[in-house]
Amino acid sequence: MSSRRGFLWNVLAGAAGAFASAKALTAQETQMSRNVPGMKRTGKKESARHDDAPLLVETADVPNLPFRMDGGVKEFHLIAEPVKRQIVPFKMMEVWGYNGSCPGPTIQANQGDRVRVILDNHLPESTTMHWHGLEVPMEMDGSPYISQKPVPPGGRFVYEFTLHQEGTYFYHSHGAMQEMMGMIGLFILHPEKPYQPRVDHDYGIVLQEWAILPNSTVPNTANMEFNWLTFNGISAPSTTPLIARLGSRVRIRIVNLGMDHHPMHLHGNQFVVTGTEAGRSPESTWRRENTVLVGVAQARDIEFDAKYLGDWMLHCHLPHHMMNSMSDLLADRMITTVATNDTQALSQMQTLANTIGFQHVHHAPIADDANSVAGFPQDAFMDMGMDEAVAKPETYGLPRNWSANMMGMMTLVRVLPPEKFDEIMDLKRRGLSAPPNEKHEPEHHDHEHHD
Ligand SMILES: [Cu+2]
Repeated sequence: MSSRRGFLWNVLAGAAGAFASAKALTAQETQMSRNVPGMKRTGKKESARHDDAPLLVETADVPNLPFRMDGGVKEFHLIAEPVKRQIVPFKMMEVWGYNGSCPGPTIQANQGDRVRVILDNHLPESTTMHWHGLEVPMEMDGSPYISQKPVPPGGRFVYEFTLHQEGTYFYHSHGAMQEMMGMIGLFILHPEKPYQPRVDHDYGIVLQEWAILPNSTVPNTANMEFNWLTFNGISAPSTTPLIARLGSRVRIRIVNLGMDHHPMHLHGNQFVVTGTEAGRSPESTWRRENTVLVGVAQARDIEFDAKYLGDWMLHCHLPHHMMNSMSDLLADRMITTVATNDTQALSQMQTLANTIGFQHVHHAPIADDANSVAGFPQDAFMDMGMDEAVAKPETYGLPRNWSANMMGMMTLVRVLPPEKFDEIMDLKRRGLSAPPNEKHEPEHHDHEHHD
């Protein structure tokens, strides 16, 4: 973040604080007052079910967009600009987004709000903003040349409209290549009357896909073969797990802006689909599923009661979307030339792990005569545990080497006993990945031999 923009955001945050009376505090301001006692936020001990204030959506690994009040108008400020995104410990990508984030920060507002979004273009080419699914006046639609002139580099356009809908929406540049370069963000409209039943956790996930060659950092937006698949601009195992207290109700809002449709599957739990890109669906239409297809340009809200303790995988079920590009780890070597001899593969992976600086645990065992079987290897040698490199409060307490098979569009929904949930919330507040007495040195030479 440039110092100039940092200054701007401090001004905006300060302005919002100065303009907001305690009575008028709403979702975003609550977000900006995270450390103020008495403010409601996701994960507090008390259930949100009997409270009419909207529960903030948490977009893992992506910030919320602050706003200021200008009279009766909620004013947001988006800056379209290049962004660097570390998607896993061994891969950085140079993409485009908003306000230093890709996807852009999540906008949250209330049904009935009048909003203004100031768009500044810090890209080297023109852009516009489209409000996907929002019923806005034609001149606010962001269609280049149709509803407005493209916003030139260094230019500004001010969008303003009233929100009469509710649900999960998103904003995106209306240039096809810019969309594939990352220019999207969530736009959450909280309903006038809270949805029933109330949820205790509300999470947002943006699905994106990228074609990035090894040793390159810039996506090829014309390529249709994608080797990097992300939730909120991050690939597993770096995706931040979604934590839920046992007995709570969870909503997850998933939107897709890419070239593929993604069947999103949750382990160990059934859910109901409660909303689409057009808002809340009538309860009579909810049906039980464990996999929901989120098509391009669609939104799906799913809800379930977190009644089963466990660390449940949530992932796109397209097999190639459950992988990371190993060729990045192998640098200039192609994946097809990876050693198929156990000792060679181990030594090669150990070298890679040392180069990148994460813990490597011996891969899953293979048969003595593995190389005599046609088709070998498939998943062998693919697991690369890197627990230490991706540790954060939400990963605390996961089994050792949990990260080895977490790849691509994947995260965990961790349904935790209350005391464990509270412990992780406390770690988050303190900015620690584990209690100080639980810290241990990375085990760089940690091999479990299976002979
Ligand atoms: Cu997928």
